[in-house]
Amino acid sequence: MKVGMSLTAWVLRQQSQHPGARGELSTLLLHIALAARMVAQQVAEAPLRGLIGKFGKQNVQGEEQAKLDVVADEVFLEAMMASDVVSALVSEEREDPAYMPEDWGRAHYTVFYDPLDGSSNIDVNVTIGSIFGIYRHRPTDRGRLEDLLRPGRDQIAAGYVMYGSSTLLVLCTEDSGVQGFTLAPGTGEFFLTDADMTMPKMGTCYSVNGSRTPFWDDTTRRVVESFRDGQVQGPKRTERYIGSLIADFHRTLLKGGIFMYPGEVQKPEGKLRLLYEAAPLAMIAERAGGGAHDGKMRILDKVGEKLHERTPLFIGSRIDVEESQRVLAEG
Ligand code: AHM
Ligand code: MG
Repeated sequence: MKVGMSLTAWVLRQQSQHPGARGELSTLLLHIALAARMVAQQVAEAPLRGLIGKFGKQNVQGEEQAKLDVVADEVFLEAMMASDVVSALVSEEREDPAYMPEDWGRAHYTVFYDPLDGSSNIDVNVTIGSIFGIYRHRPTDRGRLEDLLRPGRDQIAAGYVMYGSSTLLVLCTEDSGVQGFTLAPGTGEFFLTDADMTMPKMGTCYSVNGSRTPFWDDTTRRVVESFRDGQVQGPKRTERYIGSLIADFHRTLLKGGIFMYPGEVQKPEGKLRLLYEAAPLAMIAERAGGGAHDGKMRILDKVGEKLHERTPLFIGSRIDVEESQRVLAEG
């Protein structure tokens, strides 16, 4: 096995570039990696542990929770609380933040996270993921709802964990590029395998749930057709859609292209969540040279009105994203 820089070493190196840093973000990132390792093990052993199938309750979105959704949520929550540097945690699986007002002045971070995205894919052994975005409190913040509802451009770090044929942690901080760390299961450590990831300027595929076509307006249909029929810069694109956001996004990051989950006539807000799905991935996409918008504005400039707000999402290679904006603007 080729041994590269460990995640621990990378995090400590980043910290050393900030003289006076107290290691709080480092601690948080390492606790997120700890949760990722624990969830990776649960995912890998799910059929053996009886963790396949529905939990029997609905989450705040009114969606049926899978057993692993609940397990992963608890693991991430406990690991991040144990880091002792967070005072608010907002999860897709919980209506209210796990909130520690008494810790607000001492613990300086809020994390938005989706503990296990794409859980409908669990039962068929398709890649799923965890997503997180980290914010540092501003001096005037007091832990009120409006203090938590901030634009994604305020994130100081964002990342995702991909439970696929290998487990990969993709991460960027406010002063790093996008780095990918692969878990070496026997060692319990993530190693840097994908340094300074950049997204190709243009891709050869677009990714969308085509079965939603009847629910889109004409302009949205035109955007998708433009990629399919070659009415945008570059070649005609082919369609690739897994239906698991992290798997679709990761392919887009590596190979280029565009992932779209547009709004619909009856559901203009779309399906995906702004603060723990779209915003962290938008930070990563932009850092990798790509972009992300909601059809009208940059994802990272959006300020939600509620914690579980949804947003349309167009995310991917710079040229593909610009072309989608152009076609949308033409109406
Ligand atoms: P979830 O957060 O309930 O798991 O739903 C999000 C998932 C994403 O992983 C994926 O991109 C999308 O829903 C797929 O939706 P659809 O089945 O409508 O294509
Ligand atoms: Mg999700």
